Amino acid sequence: MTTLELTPLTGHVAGRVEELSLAALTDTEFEEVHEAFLEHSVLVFPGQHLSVDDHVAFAARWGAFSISPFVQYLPDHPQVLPLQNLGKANAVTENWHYDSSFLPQPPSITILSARQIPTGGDTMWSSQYHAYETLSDGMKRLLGGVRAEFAGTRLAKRVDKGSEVPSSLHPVVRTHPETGRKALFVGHPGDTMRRFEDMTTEESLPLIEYLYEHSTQPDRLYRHRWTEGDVVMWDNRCTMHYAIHDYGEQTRSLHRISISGDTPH
Ligand SMILES: O=C(O)CCC(=O)C(=O)O
Ligand SMILES: [Fe+2]
Repeated sequence: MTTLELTPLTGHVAGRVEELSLAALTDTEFEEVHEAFLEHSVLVFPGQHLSVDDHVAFAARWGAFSISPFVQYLPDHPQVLPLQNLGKANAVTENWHYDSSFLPQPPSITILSARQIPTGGDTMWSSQYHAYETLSDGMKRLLGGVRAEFAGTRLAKRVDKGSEVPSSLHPVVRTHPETGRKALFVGHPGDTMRRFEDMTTEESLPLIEYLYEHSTQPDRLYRHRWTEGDVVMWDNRCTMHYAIHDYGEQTRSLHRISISGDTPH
């Protein structure tokens, strides 16, 4: 039986864990957090104020670090990515996305630690389990076995890699390797998720647009209002997220660590 102080935050996704120090986590507590994480897909740990080393140590419990060649990590902590306010026009995360879905093996988990929070700057998550489960039987049948091309278009634009846009083919319905549940795997129509395999863009886009829209309905979302010291971790195998840029030039600073994942199937 779990002793974790966990409060579900919506009916489908996210839970808040209180009275637990991630910097001093025991193995038993880790097992309970792991179980809760698989159940809720997003966990919020308020009031942690983790040091960079404690953030790294907590993240290391979940697997190997996922390092992206497209971004710049802290010089003394090469697995910690500082997220800063780059201005609304440069924000690549203000859209619904799975992190690095263009990679053959996208990260499994991302863990953010909030350092300085503006007025605003909330982040939202969607339950892609719920998105899949609420499709009709006919649509589930239609999507079974279908793969789509996921591309790093937004990121490539920002780092000016010219026409070299990395991309991968992934199943549109993926099975979570730990829970065995099916999740809808989609991306922003036309750039993150370009087209279905062996189909044209024109043929693909209407359905991609429907699935993206369907995935992000308010009844399967959690919206987090940040407080400094919060740690939030999400499962990048069954959720999308969206960072809202409504805070102008104010400082917004979070540290982020990602964990490597398997090939989606
Ligand atoms: O800034 C945030 O709240 C999240 C940004 C994001 O999409 C990410 O870190 O993967
Ligand atoms: Fe992201």
